[in-house]
Amino acid sequence: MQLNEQLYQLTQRHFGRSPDQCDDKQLYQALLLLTGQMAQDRPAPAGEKKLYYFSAEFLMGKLLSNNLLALGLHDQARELLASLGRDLGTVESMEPEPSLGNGGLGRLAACFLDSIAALGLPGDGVGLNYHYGLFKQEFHQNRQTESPDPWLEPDSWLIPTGRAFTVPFGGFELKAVLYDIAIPGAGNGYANRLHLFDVEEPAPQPWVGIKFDKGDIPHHLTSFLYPDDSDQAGRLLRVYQQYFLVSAGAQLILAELEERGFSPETLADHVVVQINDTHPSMVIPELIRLLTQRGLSMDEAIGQVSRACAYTNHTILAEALEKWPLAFIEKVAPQLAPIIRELDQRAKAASADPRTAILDTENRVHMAHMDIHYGFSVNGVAALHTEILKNTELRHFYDLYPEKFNNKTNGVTLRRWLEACNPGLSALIDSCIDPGWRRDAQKLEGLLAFQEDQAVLDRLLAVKQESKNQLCRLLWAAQGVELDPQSVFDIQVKRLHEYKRQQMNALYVIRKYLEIKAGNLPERPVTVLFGAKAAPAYVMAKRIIHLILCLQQLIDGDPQVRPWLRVAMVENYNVTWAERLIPACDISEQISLASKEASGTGNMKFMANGAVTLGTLDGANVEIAQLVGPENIYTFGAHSDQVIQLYQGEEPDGRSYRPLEHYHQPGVEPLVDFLVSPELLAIGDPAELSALWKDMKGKDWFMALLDVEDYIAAKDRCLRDYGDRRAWARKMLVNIAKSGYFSSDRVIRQYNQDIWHLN
Ligand code: 26Q
Repeated sequence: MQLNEQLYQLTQRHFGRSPDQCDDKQLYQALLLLTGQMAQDRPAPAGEKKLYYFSAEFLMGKLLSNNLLALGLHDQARELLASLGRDLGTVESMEPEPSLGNGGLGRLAACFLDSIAALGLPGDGVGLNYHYGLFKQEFHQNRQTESPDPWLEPDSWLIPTGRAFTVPFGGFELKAVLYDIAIPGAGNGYANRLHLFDVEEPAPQPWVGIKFDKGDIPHHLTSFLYPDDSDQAGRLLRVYQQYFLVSAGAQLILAELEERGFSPETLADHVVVQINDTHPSMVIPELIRLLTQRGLSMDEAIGQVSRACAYTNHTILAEALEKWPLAFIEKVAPQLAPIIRELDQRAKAASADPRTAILDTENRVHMAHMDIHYGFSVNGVAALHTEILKNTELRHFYDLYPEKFNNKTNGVTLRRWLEACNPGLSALIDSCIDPGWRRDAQKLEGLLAFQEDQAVLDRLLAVKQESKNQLCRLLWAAQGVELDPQSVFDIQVKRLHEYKRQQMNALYVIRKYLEIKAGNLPERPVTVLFGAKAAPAYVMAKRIIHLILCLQQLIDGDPQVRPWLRVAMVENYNVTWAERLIPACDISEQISLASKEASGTGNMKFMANGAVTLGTLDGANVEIAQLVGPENIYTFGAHSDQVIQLYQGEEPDGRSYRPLEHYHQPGVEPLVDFLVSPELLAIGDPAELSALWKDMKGKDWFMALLDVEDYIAAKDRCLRDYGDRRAWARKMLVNIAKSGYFSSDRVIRQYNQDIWHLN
């Protein structure tokens, strides 16, 4: 049946009217039903072995356009809607964005699902169905406020499967009900699944803000992603969530193993579990428990599980490495405690070094340590990150198990992050090279042949300008923010964290502001855009948001500065905003303190859309720099080995870094002191701004003052070079051409070859 006939039947059946009489929401719902069913009807890729990708987050983004693309229906649907005088983009704007993730780790999981399906590999995601997501961010009085983000609607991509498993907690049980989202593979007839577990009776939304009864596990287990863990009840709730995820997921694995006709003794031949950071680490003892229940000896069970589980590390920040008191596990899942003790005993027999213990002297369970001892693979997410793991953070484990360590530099799906989000650029690329770059991203290198082609370079600049114009219209409509589309768009979008150093970018803004006030005009007008959510209990991150919003208000109200410098912070930054911001970017801010950003993936999306990176030699920036060459990237700042050394030393805080010395540099002090200037104090909260000021000069844990002068010089160099439009367009082109390496298809091929061995 033709698409138009199918759509007609659907809208008649559901809304009693023909498509041309439907509003945008009804058209969205009809297309959802249509494409949802088509995806659901596709068979799963076949294979002797199946991957289960366990993750606390899957940051999927809207699904309509991507599913239409994967099903090969995108052009047809767009034309059909156009014939009704409607626009696919407007129809898709009716789709609520699933709120199942928070940042890079969750978005990586979503890109991986896209690539696993596109490569026709048998692999499903396993996660939780959070009803109110992370949180919705609003700005009031220059501060972030949080509210629930209810994204689920009666008609959604979720498929009820009729399947459920019982999860045994200490003192009670809960049913884990399974919903699926179909993940169609682009360009093949297959679909995998994202399995999302939910409680039977999720709490409705009776509350204001994001406070709720954290002790009411049966109703609230799947309410929020990362519920506030500043109290004991919140921390316990996280452990309940983790055990619920892994117990239901492990039961699903064993049920499917049996359905496929294999016995539990052969688990490792037929199943591979990728553990996405430590949140799902309890899948190891849980699988061991379930296998022993099914008749395997402890030795056999441990053997199978250790050959089936692989662990990905996404961070070296000590505070993000999970350590749960064994007492928590005794309360939440008492049946796991003896298994964890046994695993700890065996690990201690393998290595007497207390730094590799699973249970430390305070009886805390080091989740990553369990993964490394009882998994067969440990991978970092960029070359530099993996080296730091081997040489520094996990050195004692590397000495013990060198064969387990491997690197898998992250990637992103260019089907979402170029084809879908930037149709103008995709069309330009198609006019130059084989459209097969969508499935073989290395083909983008063919663009290098057009470096001297003036017509192509001009069109590239025109496409960028059009994306900037479009972003201006959207920001005006959404937030009443008016921007100058002719200015340079400098964008930093990512979670708010001190190590990512949005505060250093704010110091640049202050520098420009002061220069303009002194009559010293910049090379050309610049717009500094931010998008970031701060964890609700992360005080310093919220102060940095406050600073940025105060700067935005100050500059907005200053007719002398406004024509030259604008600051804007996008409210509720999410995947949908990313898809609008990234195509419009000139300068991609990737300015983390070297050694702290495991990889970054925004950096890759920006380069694929023709932004030029301004960055430190951190995470995957190092590999971007190697690929594009020094002409086509702006790097600055201390190197990772230097930073690692500064974290060792004799100062009272254990470092050799002395922020005050940098603060007293003549170029730096006025910038930092501006935080407590009368101009800013008149706008912002004096207590918050002075606390931030004090921290920046006295502590500066992530060394913004170490790099700030180098940063300012590099950014000014960027702004100057931007003036040579032809040379700049060439940099853009080289970045796009070299972005193929960062396709998640390449990454998944590597995971499959080195770790999973599917097919
Ligand atoms: C830890 C302890 C207790 C509670 C929560 C957490 C927690 C929650 C979320 C720890 C880490 C996360 C998320 C981490 C994350 O998103 N990491 C990013 O992963 C990307 C994909 O590999 C990398 O590109 C980024 O560099 C990395 O920051």
